[in-house]
Amino acid sequence: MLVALTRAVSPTLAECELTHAARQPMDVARAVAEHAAYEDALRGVGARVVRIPPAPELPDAVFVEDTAVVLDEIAVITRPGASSRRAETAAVATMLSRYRTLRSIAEPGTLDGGDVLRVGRTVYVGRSSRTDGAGIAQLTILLEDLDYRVVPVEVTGCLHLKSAVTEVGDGLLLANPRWVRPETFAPLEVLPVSDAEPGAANALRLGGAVIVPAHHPLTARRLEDAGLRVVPAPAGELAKAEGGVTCCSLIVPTDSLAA
Ligand code: CIR
Repeated sequence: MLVALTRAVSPTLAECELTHAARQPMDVARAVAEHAAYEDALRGVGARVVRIPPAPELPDAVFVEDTAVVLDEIAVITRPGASSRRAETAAVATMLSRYRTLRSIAEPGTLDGGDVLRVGRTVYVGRSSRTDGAGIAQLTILLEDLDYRVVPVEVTGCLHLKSAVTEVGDGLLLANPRWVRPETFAPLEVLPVSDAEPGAANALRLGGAVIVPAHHPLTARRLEDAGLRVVPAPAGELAKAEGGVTCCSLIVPTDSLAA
């Protein structure tokens, strides 16, 4: 059983943090519709969608991925790199405490969940404008007792590690090689995104399918050619806020719950 935690698009979305994208007018109603379609896609691949209470005054609250790292054994509540986002974590912690023992990243460290990519027992952590060495060091200490290997990864040109690379199949990553070095992940195989779609590496593998933004059809085709089942989800308005498909949910496998 998979639970997907989501949070409503805030009416203040247009005041979101932006790092690499220029601010553009945002249609919040369209973003709300995209988010509903995304939640339908999650349900379509077998997840039970559970909403964290909304935070209308927090522009980036919809991007719940950044507020926690959920593993089978524990969940780590992050300390987001953008100070405007730190108030997002309290309600997420309350919700996650239903499913996992919680740990947390403490001041002065910063870490965004979007920088954390787990592949088996290896946890790649992007060193980015949001995640610093102190945050990575804290996560390493928390996870080494659980037998995870934490591997710091340099990220350039994009917001988060998972803007540059995600896991789309067993032993198969999807990546933009201009933002992250594919050799870092050897022996995993790396499928490059289409050159015309630099932001397409952010895909969500769930329930035997891969959810991808509908505005990345060329990369979706590459995934299908690799034998993967692709589920497109409209995400153009959320992309203006630098959000993708991993960042709008926290995936919590519930069959691993401790008795
Ligand atoms: C931010 O800059 O924090 C938000 N506007 C976008 C966060 C996207 N998060 C993600 O990809 N994990």
